[in-house]
Amino acid sequence: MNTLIIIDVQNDFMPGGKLPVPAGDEVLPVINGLQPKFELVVSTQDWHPKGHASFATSHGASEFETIKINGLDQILWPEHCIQDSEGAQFHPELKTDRIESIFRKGTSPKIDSYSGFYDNAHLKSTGLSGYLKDKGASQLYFTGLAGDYCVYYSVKDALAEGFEVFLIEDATRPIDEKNFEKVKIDILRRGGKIIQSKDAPIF
Ligand code: VGL
Ligand code: ZN
Repeated sequence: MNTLIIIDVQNDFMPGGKLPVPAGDEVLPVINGLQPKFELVVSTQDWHPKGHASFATSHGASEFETIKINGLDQILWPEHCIQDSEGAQFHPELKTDRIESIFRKGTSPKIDSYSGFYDNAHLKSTGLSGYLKDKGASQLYFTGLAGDYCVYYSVKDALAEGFEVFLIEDATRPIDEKNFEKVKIDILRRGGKIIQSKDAPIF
């Protein structure tokens, strides 16, 4: 079954938000237009507790600096997507009536979670993989923010879990364009496909 996965289309990742993705709001009409074409639509939501380990403020360090936490590289982000805050809500223009389930991530205080499937150390599952398999989802079409972080890590995990994976390029935007170029090469190398929304099948 063809499934649309919407990653982190939240206020804090939009222009004017706490961790803005350039032109992040341009994905909204594209994702809204895609939703009716899919049998199953699911979403993730970045959902951090206050004082989360991924925040620069939690370490008295500079934003976008990389440090080691428990042996793992961690980019220190501005405080973003704090549970129940306005910034953590989906963008008001995102259509949500067809979203069957929302998988929250980044909830453990001490570890970040870019992927919608697992935290960055692959210690804890969100349950998304089992849910999709139980639903009979086999082709996953990824959209949302940010293309070079949460979308990319979700795509990598989906491929490792054995799903057929498509990245809908015009339905995502990266934090860093140069990084995204590398990410796309890696996705193709791992067996993912990159398509445009106009080429998404109608089911
Ligand atoms: C994300 C950085 C930190 C994302 C989430 O949704 O891509 N990036 N938290
Ligand atoms: Zn986050």
